[in-house]
Amino acid sequence: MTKVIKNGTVVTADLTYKADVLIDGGKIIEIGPDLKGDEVIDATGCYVMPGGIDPHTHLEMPFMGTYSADDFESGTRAALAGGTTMVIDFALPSPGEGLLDALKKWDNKSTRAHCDYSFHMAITWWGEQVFNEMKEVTDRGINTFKHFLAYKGALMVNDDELFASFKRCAELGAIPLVHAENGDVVAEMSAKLLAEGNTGPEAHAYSRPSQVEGEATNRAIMIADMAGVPLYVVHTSCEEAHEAIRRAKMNGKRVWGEPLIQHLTLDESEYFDKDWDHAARRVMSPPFRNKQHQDSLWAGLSSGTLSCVATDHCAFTTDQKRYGVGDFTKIPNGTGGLEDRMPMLWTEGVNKGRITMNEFVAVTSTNIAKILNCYPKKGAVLVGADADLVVWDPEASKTISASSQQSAIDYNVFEGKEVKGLPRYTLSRGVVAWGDGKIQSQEGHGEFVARDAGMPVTKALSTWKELTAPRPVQRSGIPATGV
Ligand code: DUC
Ligand code: ZN
Ligand code: ZN
Ligand code: ZN
Repeated sequence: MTKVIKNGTVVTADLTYKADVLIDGGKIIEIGPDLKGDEVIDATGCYVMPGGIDPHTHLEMPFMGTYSADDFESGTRAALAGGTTMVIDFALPSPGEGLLDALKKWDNKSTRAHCDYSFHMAITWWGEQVFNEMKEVTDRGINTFKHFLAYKGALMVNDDELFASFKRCAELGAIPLVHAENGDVVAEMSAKLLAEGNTGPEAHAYSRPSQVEGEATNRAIMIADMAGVPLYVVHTSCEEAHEAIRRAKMNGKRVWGEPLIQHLTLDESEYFDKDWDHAARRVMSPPFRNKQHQDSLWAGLSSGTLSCVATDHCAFTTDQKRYGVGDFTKIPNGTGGLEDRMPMLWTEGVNKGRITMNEFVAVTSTNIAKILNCYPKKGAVLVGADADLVVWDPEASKTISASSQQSAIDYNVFEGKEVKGLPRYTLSRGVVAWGDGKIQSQEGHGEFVARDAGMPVTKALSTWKELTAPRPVQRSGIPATGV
C-alpha cells in the first residue's frame, strides 16, 4: 500500500519546491510532480517538512526525589501532536549504577513509544566499570555521552572525571554533551539564599546567574579541546555561554549550542511578582533569562552559531513542584514543551521574520540528525529516507492550553499563547500518527534508532594526540650544576 502526499510544498533545510511525496514501506520512494498512490494525503496550502527531532527529553526520569510525569507513551504523543517524530532521551544511571543496567531500564520504558527514539547515555560517576561499559554502549548505537557540571552531590562530575570521560569519548569516536552550570557556585549561592530566608522559587533564578553558565561552558569547551573531542552544549540559555561557543567556532573547534524553545520565548519575569505555583512550574535549570539573553539566542539561530532548538522536556505536576514549598532547592527542576516546540518556534521565529522556513527545518530537525549521525535516515526529505514527515499548515492557529494538551501534567508554561502554524498531519515511518486533531498511531509503534560512533566529525580531531605526543626534553628541565 503506497501513500502519496499531494499538492504540498516541500521545505527542507536548503530547498523550497512544489512536489508530491510517495511513500512505501515506511520510506520515501519518490519525490516529484503528479505522483499517484493507493492513499492520498492532501497537503494543499501546506509545507511538507522533515518531522521534528527533539534532541533533549527526560521521560519518566527519576530526579529530585520523584519521576518526571510524562513517560514514553504520553511524551511521544505530545511530540507527534506538535510535529516532532523523534525524541532523544537521556538514559540516566544513578551514581554507582552501571551504564548497561540503566540502559535496560530505558529499553523497557521506551517500548511504549509512539514515535522513533534514541538515547544519550549520562555519565554521572567515574570508574573502571564506566570506562569499559562506554564501549558496549557505543556498540549498542549510542554515540553521545552527557555530563552534568551542576547538581553537586547528585549527578555532577568533577573536572578530572570530565577530562577522563572526554578522552574516552575521543577513543570511541563518540560526542560528549554537557549541562554547563558551575555546580559548586550554585550550591554555595543556594545555601546562602536559603540561610537569608529566600525560600521561594524566584531564588532558584538568583542562585544560577548567567555567569555560572558562561564559566562552565567555556571550561567544558577547553577541556574538550584538550581531549580532542567535539562538544555539544545542551540548553544554552545566555549570552556568556553563546559567546564561548561563538569564540570556539571562530577558532575552528567543533562545538554546537542548543537553545531551548522555553529560553527563546519565556523570560525571567515569569518568576517575579507571580504566585508560588506559577513561578515553581517554571523552575528549570538553567532558569529563564532576560531579553538581552533571548536576543542573543535568536541571533545565534539566524547566524548559525547555535545549531538546534530542543525542549529539555522534563515535566512535573503542580503537586510534584510543591515538594519545594519552603525550600526552593527541592522544587523538581524541569518544564514541558514537546508539543509546543515547533508551533512556538514557527510563530515567534518564522512568522516574525527572525528565521527562514529553511532555517526552521535546520534547527528543528536536519542539523541534529547530522550531528548525531542519523542523517539522512532522519531529518531529510529524500528518496530512501524514513517517511518521518510533517504536513505543516501555516494558516492553522490555536491558543495553547493545558486543557487540550497530550502531556500528563496539569498546566502548560505556554498557556494562553496564540500560535499560527500547526501540523495538519504528522507521519511516523509512513504511518499517519497525528491527523484530524487526534493521535492515530499505536503505542509501541516507535523504534530505537541506532547511531554509530566513529563518524567523520569525531575522527577529524587530533588535539589530544598532539598534546600527548613525545616532547623534546628541554635544557631548562636540567639543573645548571648537573646531577
Ligand atoms: N534541567 C532541568 O530543568 N530539568 C532536568 C535536568 C536539567 O538539567
Ligand atoms: Zn541539563
Ligand atoms: Zn536535560
Ligand atoms: Zn497511546
